[in-house]
Amino acid sequence: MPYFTEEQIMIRDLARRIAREKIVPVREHYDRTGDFPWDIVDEIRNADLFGVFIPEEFGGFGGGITEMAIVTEELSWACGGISLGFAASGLGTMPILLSGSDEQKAKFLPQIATGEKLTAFALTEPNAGSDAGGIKTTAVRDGDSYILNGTKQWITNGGEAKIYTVIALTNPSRGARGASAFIVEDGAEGFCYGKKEDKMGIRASATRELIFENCRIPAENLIGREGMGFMVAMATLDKSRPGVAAQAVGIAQGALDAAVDYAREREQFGKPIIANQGLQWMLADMATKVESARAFVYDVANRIDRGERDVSKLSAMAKLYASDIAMTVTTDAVQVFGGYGYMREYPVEKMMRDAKITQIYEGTNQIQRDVIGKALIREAAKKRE
Ligand code: COS
Repeated sequence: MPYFTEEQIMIRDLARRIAREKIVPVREHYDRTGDFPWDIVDEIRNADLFGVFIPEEFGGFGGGITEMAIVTEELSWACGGISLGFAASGLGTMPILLSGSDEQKAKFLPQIATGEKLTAFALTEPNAGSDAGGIKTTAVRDGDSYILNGTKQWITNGGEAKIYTVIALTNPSRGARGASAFIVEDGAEGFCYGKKEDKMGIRASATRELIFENCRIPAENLIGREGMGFMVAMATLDKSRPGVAAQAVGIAQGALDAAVDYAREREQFGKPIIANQGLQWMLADMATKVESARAFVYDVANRIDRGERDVSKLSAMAKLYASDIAMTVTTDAVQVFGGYGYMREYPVEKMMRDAKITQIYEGTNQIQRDVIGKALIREAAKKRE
């Protein structure tokens, strides 16, 4: 990558080494068992990678979305599920980075930067997925506390994280405009976890319900002001969707590399199958797609890091484009492997299962198109003014 700085290349190489030396040997195990990969989390901690997107004053490296995307891509090359311990922690930290007070940053960011504590972001509920404004979890002020009631669903890192950023209604009559963002720590009174989900892919990541039953948290854990919660959530997703896109690029690159290696080794009709032009063209298309997605993702990440405003459209486009490419490329990789590709013994069927979620979470690709469409309308209206 000619446009990466020396520091970014160093970060990439650290993550790449963990992916190749540590994750590849265990990815099948974690995919099969669904256990949480704490040994790999330790590797990421020891390499100091949890702090790449945390400001230096809070113990981090001082990078941004680009560094978060680099680490996510590299880890996802080996396993799109294991990489989520890192990536979902980035998502969970974003509300604090974007809207947290100095005190909240000073208290929580150093623990996140060292990887001592994982974080998670809790917006989704059983009846509020795409319609994020339809959440029902409430937070009622009671003296120096807020009391939370409700259930959050499909929370990545749920049960493993120690710090949760949670969106809840402080003024239910105002709907999304009455939402607020909070920090809830593991162990808070009235806070427990629901069942761990059994998923098609990204099985090494933990997905659980968060249950709040008269959960009492300090009032100082409100992020920003009451009523800002939906905006905090949307701004968080604007910054984190390039991370999903980077995960998609990593998974796709992993599948492409596996397909090229296999096609060189596999012989049929007395020659390696890669000698067939039809197969070479298929691989060529896969490689072109992966490169174009990568270029787009880092362009968007870079624009966010340079402080470009109103990045909803670009961020949605990166996630939409890269995830669709990951699905196509991993499906094609299974095809290159033929019958072997369908077998659990080979990595590409897992990559195909892992890729699928990137078209769904942090907003389905249909929602991304809505975000892009609304932005186009806004921009056109502005031009007329
Ligand atoms: N940044 C800041 N504010 C934003 C924003 C953004 N990117 N997007 C919307 N807002 C604000 C709007 O300006 C509006 O504010 P006002 O009420 O003051 O006018 C408010 O939020 C509501 O916006 P909007 O009317 O566009 O909201 P909708 O209910 O139509 O929902 C979508 C918008 C569908 C885009 C949103 O619900 C969404 O992203 N859904 C998917 C959620 C998701 O990704 N879930 C995955 C779970 S997290 S892993």
